[in-house]
Formats: sequence, structure tokens, C-alpha cells
Amino acid sequence: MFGKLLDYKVKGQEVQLYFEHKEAKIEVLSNKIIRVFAAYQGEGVNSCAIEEEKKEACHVEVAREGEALVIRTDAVMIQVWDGFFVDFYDARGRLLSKQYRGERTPLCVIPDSLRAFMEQEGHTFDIGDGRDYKIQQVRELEDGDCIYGLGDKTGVLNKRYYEYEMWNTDNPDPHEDHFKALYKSIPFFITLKKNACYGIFFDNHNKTYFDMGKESEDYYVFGSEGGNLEFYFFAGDNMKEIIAEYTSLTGRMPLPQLWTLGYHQSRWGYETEEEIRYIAENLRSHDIPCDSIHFDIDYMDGYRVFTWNKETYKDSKQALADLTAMGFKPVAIIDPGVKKEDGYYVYDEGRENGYFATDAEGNEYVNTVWPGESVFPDFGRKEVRDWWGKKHQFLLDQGVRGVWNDMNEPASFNGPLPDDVVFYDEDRRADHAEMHNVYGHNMAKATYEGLKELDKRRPFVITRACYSGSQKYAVGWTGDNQSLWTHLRLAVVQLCNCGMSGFPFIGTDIGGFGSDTTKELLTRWVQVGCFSPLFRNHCAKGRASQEPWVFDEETLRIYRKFVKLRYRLLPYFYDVCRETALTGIPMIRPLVLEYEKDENVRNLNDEFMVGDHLLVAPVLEQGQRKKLVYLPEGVWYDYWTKEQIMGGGYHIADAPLDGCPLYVKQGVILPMYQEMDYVSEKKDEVLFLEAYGANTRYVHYQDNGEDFGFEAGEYNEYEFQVEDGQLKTSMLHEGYTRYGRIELKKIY
Ligand code: MIG
Repeated sequence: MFGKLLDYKVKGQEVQLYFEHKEAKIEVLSNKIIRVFAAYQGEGVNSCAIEEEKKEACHVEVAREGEALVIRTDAVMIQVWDGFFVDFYDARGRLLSKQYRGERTPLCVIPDSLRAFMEQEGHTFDIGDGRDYKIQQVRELEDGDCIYGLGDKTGVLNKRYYEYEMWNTDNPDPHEDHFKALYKSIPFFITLKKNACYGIFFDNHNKTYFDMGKESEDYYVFGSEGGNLEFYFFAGDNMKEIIAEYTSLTGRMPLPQLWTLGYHQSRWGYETEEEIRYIAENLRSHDIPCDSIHFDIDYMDGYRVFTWNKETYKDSKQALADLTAMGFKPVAIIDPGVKKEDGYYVYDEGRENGYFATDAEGNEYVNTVWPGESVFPDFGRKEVRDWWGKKHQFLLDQGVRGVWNDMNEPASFNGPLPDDVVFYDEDRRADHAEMHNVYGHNMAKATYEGLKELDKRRPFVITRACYSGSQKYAVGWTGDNQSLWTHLRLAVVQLCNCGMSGFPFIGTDIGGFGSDTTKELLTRWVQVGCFSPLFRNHCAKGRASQEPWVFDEETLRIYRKFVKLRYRLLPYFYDVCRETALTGIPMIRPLVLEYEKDENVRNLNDEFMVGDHLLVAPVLEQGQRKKLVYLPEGVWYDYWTKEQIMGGGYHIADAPLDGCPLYVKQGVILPMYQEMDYVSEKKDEVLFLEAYGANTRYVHYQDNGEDFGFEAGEYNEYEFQVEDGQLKTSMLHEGYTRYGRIELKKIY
């Protein structure tokens, strides 16, 4: 459709391409980040993921070489051919990614008549059917290529051979491997080749389609019927570099408040003040450390956002103050749907100012969600975001410390909203089809910015729906999983792939949200939760309770053991968080991110790492008491027995019900807190150090864990070195009160 390449013009780092039938553009953002663009909708389409100019000055050479136009940076060589075929090589001329020139070979074509007939019997079809999209890339796959990322998708870690869609979806059915979409849309993936890797970010927030080699062994396809052809190509020496580049473009998770890394107790729903107090007291009396209790929709007055129920709470401010005095930080849910009701202040304000989405004719668009008939704030507009952000003063005044955004796909009780509902993209009139995938993103952004201005602390926002770049504003959870062993297995994949997609702070509902958990499932789940960034037990209304004490003594004891382990490891988690905030490299990593040359870890679905020194091999099967663990090259220590194990192979680990196989890589000094009930209780009294290896070095970060003082230098950075049994501490930066005591506990 582009035709022959007739001419080109170089403007700085931009190469304008004039094809017979269409113009296109290749822009060099840095040595290793290349933007490929062709307008279908217009140049004015706003990227919701990339919010600042990201161009870095670098060396670019452009020359005609035979049939191709060749663009060179110090790291990549790009060939542009007739038809706007674009191929990428590294600086040494090694192939990274080539556009596919052949005919597509659909896996299976079913005549419409037969399809209709089979559908009557309940068959469904979701095989790659060779459909072409208006905007499309078909790129070659080579033998052995593995694909990671694409946000929160079901199935396995390596996305090659599977097909997905980006369309934020709230589906209450058990999330199964063939689901094409869940709540989050992150159109970014990394291809790991035998000896190289690259990343692609298809920055198009319309519904997009990804067939990652299901249709054919020879190519993958991504495309859309809307927006522009606009993607970024990332070159890098390894996958960590690709993630660093992707997050340099779309933004990184800011440093969170320390307590958000603690344990959170939730359920839908604790209905009354008495119930919440009962939960708080039981957490403390059962000696389960905990930093947060979450308030699901029942706290509101008739599900009206920014209200508190006066019947079920005698005095909500007092109740929250009492919880706060016990060390809990209340987190409250906020849905986007605003009850359509005259006299309700949020509705009145929004309606007067025209802040709600309309139908194509300009009438307020109404759909049903929890409060009944509801309207939807148009978060794509700055004015609306500012208004919504300020509304959070109500929650802060109540004593709330974090906000949990749900239903922001947006979901309704009648399925997805019609495509033509009018939503704005800043000042440009757009529609639901175009803005759907960024609705949750913009809501989270409004919430983050509002809290940041009003509260001065580092905002804690949890979102269910997101798009690329949402990591700047919110953490996430994987939505409505179920109490199923398959969903515990899925949890590991979800945590890893969200991290690989630049969205690192994520958790699953421990115990499972839907269905009823068993004590064994809950026990194995807390062993995964203990190492998940967001560590929250949550459960659906009408389902069996799953607080840690509702089963027997043994379940409670094991649960407590893992929550306590998490609290002891908090300084390590916080260090890993800081690395994530600075580099984008995720806290939770599949082993392949650390050991990408090792073929054995490319399809490893049941182990993961926290940072680069802790390896977790959780039991994910009912009844299993041994686990086959793969340890990559190097020397490892069994965390529980301190036995040394040589990596580079498989070993069978004991995994009794109260044990989760856990390994520490030689060379780390693990920083640990003493036991505590909640973070602010005694976080700076003492720091213990466990050195794994005779000669070790470790850099540790400490600050007040709460506000933005660290940006002005209010933090400490320690360099610990253990040599010949002696601890040497030097301060790389000093700007905060030091620990009362630092104690070298043990050297292994
Ligand atoms: O339609 O607020 O995923 O965590 O407990 C259910 C009630 C709405 C869905 C969320 C879940 C939450 C629930 N919400």
C-alpha cells in the first residue's frame, strides 16, 4: 500500500519518507530507541504513555545503499525498503528483526456456513485466521525466539505461539489460558533470540491484536483498526537494557511508601465499623504483622464515591483514627461510576461543569454500576482529572492513606460501553473505542496527582485497569482470580510478565478472590504472596472467609511465619524497589531476565526471583511436598538450612507444607529488620546483616519511607563490605538519621 520509496528528507534525527502512496517517518530517539510512524488517524493523536520529550542527541547517518535506505546509529542499522518494509540489525550487522514478506498462512479457515453451524453447538473459534488489520506489522520469527511481556495475560511466561488482544476486560469467569485479554493493556514485548534480543512497543491504545506465532511458526502479527502505525523499536545488549529503555520512554514506578510493601488484609466486604475493628484486633491478637486494611465498596453510602456510610459507621473518622493508632494505614476503594442523583454533590458538580462522558448526541451517558444508574467522568481531560484529584481531600480527612481504583476498564453491569460514547483525549473529541484502554490509566493519573498535591506523601494508588506508562501513577493487582490451584500457578506468570512489561508493583489476591479456598491452597498462596510486591489477602463477598486465623492452628502458624519473613526482608525489598524506581528493572523477575543465556530458564513458569539475589521456587501443586528446582550457574544457599548448593542444574528440594524453597545467591549481604507488627513501629532501630559468602559487598538505601524528602537528599546510602569476617561500613550518601544499631548477624 505504500508503494515505492521515492524520496526522503533528513531533519536532525528524523527521516521523513516519501513513498508512492503515503508518507512515513523514522525518528531516532536515541542510539537504541527508534520510532516508526505512519499516519492513519493524524499526527495529533496523543500518546498517553509517553508524557515528555524523550529525544537524546546522537549520531545518525542516512544513505541510499542499493535498493534500501539505510539509517545508522552507533547501535543499530535500519534498512527501509519499498513498501515501507523496515528491518533492524545491530551495529555489527546481526539481524534483530525483519519484516515478513511472504504470504500469510492462516492456521485454519472455516467457511462461514460451517462456522455458524458449529457455533450453534457451542464451539468457539479463536485460531489465527489470517485476518489483515488496517494498521499492521508482520515480522519474522526465527527458530528458538521467545517472547515476554504484553502485560497481564494468562497462560505461560513465554508468549510465543499464543494470541492476545489489548482491550481492558473485566471477565468474572475463571481466567483461563485461552483468554485473550484481562484488565490491563500493555502493548510492549521483548523478543529473546538465540543470541540477541529486542523490544517493540506498539503505542496504540485502540483495541490491538497480537498473534505471537500462533498462526505461523515463521512470523508474528500485531495490528489495529484504529489509531496510527506507531511503534518503538528497542535494541539492547540484554533484556534488562530493553526494559530500562522502554521505561525511560514510558516512565518508571516512583519509590513507594515503605509500609505499602507490608502485609495488607482485605475482603469484600467488611460491612460495618465493628467488623473492621474485629479484623484489626484479630490481626494483632494473632500476631500477624499487618500495615493496611482495605475498605471495599461497603464503606460508602449507597456506593456513592467520596461519601462514608453513617449507618454502618458511628463515627468513621474515629474508627480510622483508632486503626491508625494501632499501626494500620486505611486504603479505600474508589470506582469511576458516579451515581446519577440530583443533590449528590459529586454528581451535581460534575454535571454543572460537563465532566461526564456523553452519547454521540451530547446527552449524559448513563449505565449501571454499583450505585445503580451512573455516569462516567471523562478522565482524558485535564480539567476533569484535576477536579477528581481534589475530591480525595474527603478521604484524606477521614484518615485514608491509599486509594484503590476498581471497575476502571471501564466495566459496567451491561458489558463494555458502546464504542461511540464520547470521551475526550485532552482537547480532542474522541470516543470510547479509542479511549477505553486508557480510561483506567487516566483515572489512576488523576488520583495520583490529586493525592500528591493534597497529601504530600508518596501517593499509594492501586489500579485494576492500566495502559503502558501507568506504572508512574499506580501499582496493580490482577483482579478477580479464583481459589484454584491453576490460578496460583498463573500468579507466578502474572507477576513475572507484568514486571517484564514495565509494570512492576503487582500482586494477586492471596487465597483467591472467587470460589472458596482451602487451608492448603491459602498456605501455598501466602508463600507466593510473601514475595509479591503487593502482598494482599482479598476475597469476594459470599465466599468462605480466608483471614489467616479462620482455619486451624497449623495454617495460622505457617501464615504468620511467612508474613514475618516478609517483614524481616523489608529492607531488601525496599532496596530492590529503589533499583526499580531508578532503572525500571522489575522487583520480581523471571529467571530468564537474570540468566537469559541459559536455555533452561526460557520457559520456566514456576520459579521467580526477587531482585538479583533471592530465588523463590514455590510449591504450586496440591499435595506436593518436594519440588524440582532449577538453579542457574553460581553458588546458592538454601535460605532455611544454609546449605551450599552449586547451581547449573536441577535439584529436589524438600517442601513441607510450612516450607517454601528459597535460595540466596552467594555474594549478597541480606539486610533484615527485627520482627515488627507494622512498619513505622520500629523500622530504624536496628538493621541486621546476613552475609552470604566470605567476601561480600552490598549497597543499602534508607529514608523516612513516606514523603519526598529523599529528592532533596534526605536519605542514607550505606556500602557494607564483609571481608575476613569483618564488617566495614561506609556512607555513600548521608542525609537521614542512621539506624540505632547495625549488627552483622551471621556469615555463611
Ligand atoms: O463487581 O468492589 O476486582 O477486588 O472486591 C465486583 C467489589 C467489584 C471487583 C474487584 C474486587 C472487589 C469488587 N469489585
